[in-house]
Amino acid sequence: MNENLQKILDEAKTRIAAAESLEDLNDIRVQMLGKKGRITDVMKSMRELPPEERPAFGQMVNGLRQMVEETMETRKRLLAAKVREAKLAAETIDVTLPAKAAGIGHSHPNTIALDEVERIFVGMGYEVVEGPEVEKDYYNFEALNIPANHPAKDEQDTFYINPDVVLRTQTSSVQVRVMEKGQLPIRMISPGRVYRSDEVDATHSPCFHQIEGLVIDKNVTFADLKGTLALFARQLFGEDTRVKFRPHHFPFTEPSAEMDVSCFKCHGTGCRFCKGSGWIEILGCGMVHPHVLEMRGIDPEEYTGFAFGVGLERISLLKYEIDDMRLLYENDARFLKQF
Ligand code: 2NL
Repeated sequence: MNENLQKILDEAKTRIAAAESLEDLNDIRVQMLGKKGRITDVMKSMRELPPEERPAFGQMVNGLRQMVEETMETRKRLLAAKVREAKLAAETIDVTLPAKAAGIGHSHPNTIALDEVERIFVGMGYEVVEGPEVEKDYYNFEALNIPANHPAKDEQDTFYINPDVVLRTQTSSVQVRVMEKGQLPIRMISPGRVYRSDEVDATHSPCFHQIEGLVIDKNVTFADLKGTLALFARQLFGEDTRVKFRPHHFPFTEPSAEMDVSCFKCHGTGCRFCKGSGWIEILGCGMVHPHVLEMRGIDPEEYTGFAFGVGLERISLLKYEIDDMRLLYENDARFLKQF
């Protein structure tokens, strides 16, 4: 190989060794072997040689071209390997790193309170029964002895879907449906959402939850009602809780009463919590009105029953000393996590 070709080879080798990327290598390829490249130029200059020298010269240039190509190919493989290694290194996952803890939810105070109420009544042999929230006027009002002209039926208080269908205002509608099946005795509670056309404030919401209870059997008396609800209050608010019944009026019970529990904060001496009275109103109850039984084909001379209704939110607010009902509907995890 002549001096000039040796120089080109040395220069090519130096540049190829210094190439840091496939792009660098490609630039060198163009400058050496491309149409206007150095080696191509040398090949073209062959024309100036005497014809007898051309074959030997041609062989030398081809040898040079081959050596440059081989050197480039070797460098190319090395660079490609480096790129793969860098990619692998970048994609490596450290499987020993501790995992990010997933945020864990929390039971709503209503859920905790309802679970407890259900546990108490299921423990006394009651069945938990649910039913439709969109209900016939008949099951929500008429079958419960609430007459057409009763103020509760006013559009101011009740959401009407149409004149015969409402969003239930109490879960007694579920109990009417159970009575309708005619299987006696009945021992049930029916928890669920109820709707009233109320403005939202600290103690009202257009949608809240009620738990109603119903017992129908032979020889059920007001003493059974008192004993059952006293037991319920003691399990829910503590063994030393006392109860008191005040006469009241509901269209679906006769006699009717409201039940108060002794204040579980001050134990009856009077505090801010019970507004100084020592008592907290907790539920409405009574003996099922004979007319309500008759409408379901149950003979009030043979069977009697008691019923009660309690607001779930009222229990949550009292039990967890929450002073604004709206907190129960915001579902702010920082609030919920406290219970
Ligand atoms: C309240 C308390 C009450 C009932 C609900 C009831 C259900 C049937 C028959 C008779 Cl099927 N009564 N439920 C009884 C007394 C009170 O709820 O404050 N309601 C407005």
